Parts: sequence; structure tokens; C-alpha cells
Amino acid sequence: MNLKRKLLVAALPFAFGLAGSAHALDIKFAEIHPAGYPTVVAEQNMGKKLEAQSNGEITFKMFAGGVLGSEKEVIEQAQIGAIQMARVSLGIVGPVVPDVNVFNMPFVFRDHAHMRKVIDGEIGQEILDKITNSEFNLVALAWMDGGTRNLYTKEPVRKIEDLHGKKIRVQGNPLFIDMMNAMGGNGIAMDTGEIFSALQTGVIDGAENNPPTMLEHNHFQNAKYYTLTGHLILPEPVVMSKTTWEKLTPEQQALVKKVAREAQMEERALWDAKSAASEEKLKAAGVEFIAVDKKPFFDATAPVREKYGAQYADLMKRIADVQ
Ligand code: BDP
Repeated sequence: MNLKRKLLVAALPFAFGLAGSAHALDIKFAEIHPAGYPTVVAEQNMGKKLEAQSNGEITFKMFAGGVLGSEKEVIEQAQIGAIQMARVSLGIVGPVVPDVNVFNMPFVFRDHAHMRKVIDGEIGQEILDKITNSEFNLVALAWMDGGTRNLYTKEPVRKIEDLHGKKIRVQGNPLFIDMMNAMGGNGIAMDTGEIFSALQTGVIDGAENNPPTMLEHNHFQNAKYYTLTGHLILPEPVVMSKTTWEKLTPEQQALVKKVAREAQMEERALWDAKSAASEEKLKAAGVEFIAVDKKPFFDATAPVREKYGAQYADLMKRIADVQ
């Protein structure tokens, strides 16, 4: 073989690589939260690892701040492979994959630490698998931590009766409407991006979420009372479009799983710091944190756990047994 030919042959793999080898893949990642939010930071770090550890076969680009649409829209886009990866609240997955609603039930976890134990263990994996094995063309890889959700309102809620008739935004999942109505409020579903102006214009009297979301989405500007009901502790799956997943080699699939799981653990530390800092900032901005007896809220939502949980009684027992 003459020299020229040798050089040509040696250059061939690179030429193919540039033209896009069978496994080169560009990941667009969708996030509703803004830059700097714990989930966003952990996912970006995951993306860097994916790029480095796939030797450049995978590229990763974060689209934070909801620029690719609401979580419902993002899920639909991921289902058809137009978006490759996303992190969404489990709340929004419930209407699509009802089996996940067992985690979406009010007071199903004793506390935040209990939720973490459950998602780290076999039950957490089972629920991820429910998403993956559903007909919805998604692969669920890991869990992000979204803390504990409490009520925030324009007028203070110091006892359950104060919630009576108040229009409270919930995520688009019938379970949450039932939950809010059971607590005496009037549950109204809307996308995350609509909450700010709905609070401002008085379309709603309040919403419910964790401190970082209340802060970073500016909801605190029009809702100054934060009542610590702790009614929901929703973990947040990181999903990949199955269309994308099936284009990966087994090695690449293993890599994606590994770095997603690492992101699960990394986000948790970021979450704790952000949550504490958000509480301080909210208080400094004049938000009153109201400690409340949770029992009336727990009791009022018993029919919701009954309605949505009866078919998962065994699973709920296993969740309760996790110490
Ligand atoms: C936040 C979740 C986010 C949801 C949002 C909501 O992190 O995924 O979109 O709540 O309630 O806590 O819409």
C-alpha cells in the first residue's frame, strides 16, 4: 500500500465520525426550572459526563426555563422523539402512566427522608420500570428530589377550615384536584408557567409547592403565606425518549443509566442547600411560614388514598414498611 493510500484508509473512520456515525447522538434536555436550580445543575453535570465518557459520541444541550414548553408538552415531544431527555414532576406522569400515582398520593410518604429511602430502593426502581414498560415510548432512568410541597396563599391558612372555597392551583392530574377538593379547597389545574400571572390577577387564591419553586418562579410576590401541610412529596423522574434510547449501543445505554443515577445522588445535596437558602430568602421577602396541625389534612384526604390507592394496597404497605 503506498503512503497516500495508507493515509486515506487511516482517515476513513474520522471522515465517517464527522459525517455522524451510527451512534452519534445529540441530546436536547428539557427543564421547566431556571439555570442554577438544583435539578438543572445536576443534569448539566450529567450531560458533561455523558459527553466526556462517550468519547464525544453523545452531545448534550440543556434547555432550561421551560423554553421547550410545559411539562405536559415536553412529555409529548419526548414520546415522539423530538426531545431526547427531560425531567418532569411525577404529578404530570400520572395521567399518562396511572401506575405511578401511588407516589402521587397525599401523605403516602411519612416525610422527605422516607421518600428518599423509597426511591433509592427497589420500589423506586419498580416505579421507574412502570414508566419504561408502559406504551408511552419513554425510558425512566433516575429520580430527582423535589422536596415537600406545602400550600401558599394570598390569605393565611392557619387551619384546614381557612382553605374552604379557595381556588388553589394544582398540577394537571385529576388525583390532585380530588386531593385539593377533599381538603376543602377548589383545585384548579394549570401549567407551571401560568401560575405567576394567575396569582397576580387573582384567577387563583394560591398554589402549592416547595420553597425553591415558590422562590424561583416568583410566586412569593403574590402569595405571602406558606402553610406547612406537607401534603405531597413528589419525586421527579428523568426520562429519555425510547426512540432515542433504541439508537444507543448497549454500552451507551449503560453509561446513560450510570450518569443519571449519579445525578440523582448529586442533586440531593444541591437540593438540601437550595431548600434551606430558599426558606431564608422567602422569609426575608416577607413570607410568613405557618406551622399547622397536619392531621386534619391527612384525615380529609383519606378518601383520595382510598380511591386511587385501593388497587395498590400491597405496594402502599411495602412503602409504609420502608424504614
Ligand atoms: C415543581 C416541580 C416541577 C413542576 C412544578 C409544578 O419541580 O417539575 O413543574 O413543581 O407544580 O416542584 O408545576
